[in-house]
Amino acid sequence: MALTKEQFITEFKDMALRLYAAPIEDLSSQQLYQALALLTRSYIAKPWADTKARYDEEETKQVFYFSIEFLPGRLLQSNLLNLGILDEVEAGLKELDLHPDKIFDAEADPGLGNGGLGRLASAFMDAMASVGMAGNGNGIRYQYGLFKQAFVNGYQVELPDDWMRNGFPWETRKENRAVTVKFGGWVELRPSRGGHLRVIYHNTDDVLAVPYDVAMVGYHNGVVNNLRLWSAEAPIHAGTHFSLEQRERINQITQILYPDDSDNAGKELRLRQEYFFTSAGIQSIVRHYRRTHNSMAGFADRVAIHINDTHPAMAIPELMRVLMDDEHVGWDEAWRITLKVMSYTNHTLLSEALEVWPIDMFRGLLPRIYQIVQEIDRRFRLAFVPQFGQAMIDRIAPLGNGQVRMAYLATIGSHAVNGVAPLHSELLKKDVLHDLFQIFPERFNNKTNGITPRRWIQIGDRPLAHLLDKKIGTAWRQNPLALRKLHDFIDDKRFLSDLNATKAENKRELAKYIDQMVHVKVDPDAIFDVQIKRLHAYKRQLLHVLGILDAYLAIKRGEKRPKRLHIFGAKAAPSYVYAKEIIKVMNAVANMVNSDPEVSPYLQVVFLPNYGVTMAEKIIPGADISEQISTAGKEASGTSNMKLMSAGALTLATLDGANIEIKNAVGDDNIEIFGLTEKEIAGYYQRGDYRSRDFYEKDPRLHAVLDMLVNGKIPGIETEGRDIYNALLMYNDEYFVLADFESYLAANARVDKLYQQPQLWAKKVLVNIAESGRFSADFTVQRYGREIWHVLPQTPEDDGSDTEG
Ligand code: BZD
Repeated sequence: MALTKEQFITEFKDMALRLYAAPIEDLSSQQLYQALALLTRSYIAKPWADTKARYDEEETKQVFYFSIEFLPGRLLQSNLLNLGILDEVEAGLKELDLHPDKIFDAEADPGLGNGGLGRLASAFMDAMASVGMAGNGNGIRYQYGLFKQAFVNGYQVELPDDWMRNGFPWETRKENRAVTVKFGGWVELRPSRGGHLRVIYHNTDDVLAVPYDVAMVGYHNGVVNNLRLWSAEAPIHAGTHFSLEQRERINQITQILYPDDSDNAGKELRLRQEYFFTSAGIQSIVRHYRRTHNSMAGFADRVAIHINDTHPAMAIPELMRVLMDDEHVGWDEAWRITLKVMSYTNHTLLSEALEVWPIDMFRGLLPRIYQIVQEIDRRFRLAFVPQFGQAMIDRIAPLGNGQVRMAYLATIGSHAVNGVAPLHSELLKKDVLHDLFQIFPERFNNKTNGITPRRWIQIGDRPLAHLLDKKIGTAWRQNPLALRKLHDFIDDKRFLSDLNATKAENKRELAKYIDQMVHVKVDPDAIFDVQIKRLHAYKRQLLHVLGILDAYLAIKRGEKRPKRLHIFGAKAAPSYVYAKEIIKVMNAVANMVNSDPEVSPYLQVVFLPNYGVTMAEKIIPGADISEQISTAGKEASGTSNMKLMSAGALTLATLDGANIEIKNAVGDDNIEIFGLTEKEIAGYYQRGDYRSRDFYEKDPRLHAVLDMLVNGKIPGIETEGRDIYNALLMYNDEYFVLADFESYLAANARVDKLYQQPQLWAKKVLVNIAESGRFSADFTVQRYGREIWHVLPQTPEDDGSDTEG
């Protein structure tokens, strides 16, 4: 859109006055933020309405991305960027003697997700709008987001995240689009005169689902898509009264986000949440479709529904329910439509994370949906037992072992199933969904994850963005593949030193931020070594810590090393005891290292509390090293690996998830790979001959480091050191930390050496930035759009990086 600085100034002052009846000089940063957000929203309103009208008029096929989590990050700056008015607005604010960053920092970060899965959903929303795809989000408007993390005496404590305290200016309540979601009770099936069954519900608990819509603004293209978040309220029928207690129970449904990213707790409230937003979404899609069509026959040509992990997998029986019970479509036709509409992404191979529900709980809460799942199960068995045998079908039918098995249901009810990086997609076929792959091989495909360079470079890394503009022009802002132009300058010494200077500037900024956050003065000349992600044993923050302890001991012995600053950000699920013990040890090690005057000139460690999207934007630009050190075969893809690469950090990685694609993109010389491969680890499992103790006994450095966990040398740790020591030695180190220790240290030594050669280092930085464009989520959603959702034409020139098979 077009907006001059002068126009902006007038409109902004006007908005502030209308809102607060005061001149801008008298307003707090929060008030200035509210005024600016509302003004920005007023710019979005028209293209938002126009986009919707155009989709309806042109009968565009629309994608609905169902996800129980979204992590959009702050929206003010990104909306201004995508509208094309960020520079004008910032210039205007400065002319008014205001500080844009202070205003941007007043925005709360909606933490409506745990980590990668939720962030991916939001990256896809931004990407779909930016490539002009009709893509809608469907999720939950949690009153409280992911807990705020604080450290007390080095222990994680969790505080509520009241993110809407000052309101959420980006949402629009659409009370006229509310739908009713039914729980519990029992159903009566009564044959009716028309020949179809009438389904009569008795004694249900009804909940009103009220949508709140959030605009998803496309980049410089006038497109504005919709993210619809549902909130639970007590219904308002005449004659029914709800006690306070009943209202409480209803409100609970959308009150909190479950803070676990790696375990299926099997709690009824979670099942309620899943059905609540799924049913509301399906009902509202069908209702909208039926306003302009008098049958459901063409539904699948206009609608694609994507199931982001299994949490919304009830979309399958729910669409069947609506088609049959409300629209009177027969089973076979309803199933044909459902299969064509639904697609499913799996995000994990960890067995403890795969969702299953006890049949009793499921049937009690969702009696009609359970009947439909039973029928899906019955027909699946009937169709495939003859060819594949009872034993195999028993293993993978939707119902078995007294449970509803959501990944199997999702696979059986979708026309496409994908993993999120090639290795992950292969392992899905080999292990978790192996039997279903035998039956439906054509459904399985890979779609490697992506990120949005708009947020991570254009907004998060302004110094780099400007340097790129100067050197290769601004085309990369539209098409990140244009970053490849950087290769032309691999021998341009001036540019290489500019790259280093830009990183140095970012590191000084990050050093200031660290000081503000944790009051540690860090040396901006150190190597900034970053590991930011959820805390999980398989992600192996512990391996990183053992590496730090080894460096500590070496420095104590008098060894000189290039200075390293280790930066961690990581939340642990509140119930994940082992992860919390690791956090305590990390904090204790940080204290020990930072307060030792012999050591701290060479080594510092900071663990920034409350890691999230906004903090990531502050950390990533200052990173030299990106630690991606999961046990091979465990990390489905990872996406912080892509973000850090795009900021020019060198990846220190195992051959896991999308690290493998990064290696293929930059070449072996521009990444540091170490550790066991997935095949080698599978070999250990098969033979059953991994003995962690052997590594401890053979390697004196490892021996010394592990002993520190139990010999009282790390001040402040109690039983945590012993528990971790036992997990590694008595319980045989489930995640192969000890097996990879030696090669991890060797890779770190190579990094130290490389860093001593600034020009050589800068070349690697250059190649990483140059090759990061392929990981733009714009390309990822286009591959989904062509190959799964069929909302874009198939094009032969697809780069083939997500080939099927
Ligand atoms: O999904 C993550 C994977 O671990 C990453 O490897 C991958 O890059 C991203 C995106 O595909 N999985 C999650 O983030 N999972 C969750 O957050 C989650 C949340 C609730 C319940 C179960 C898992």
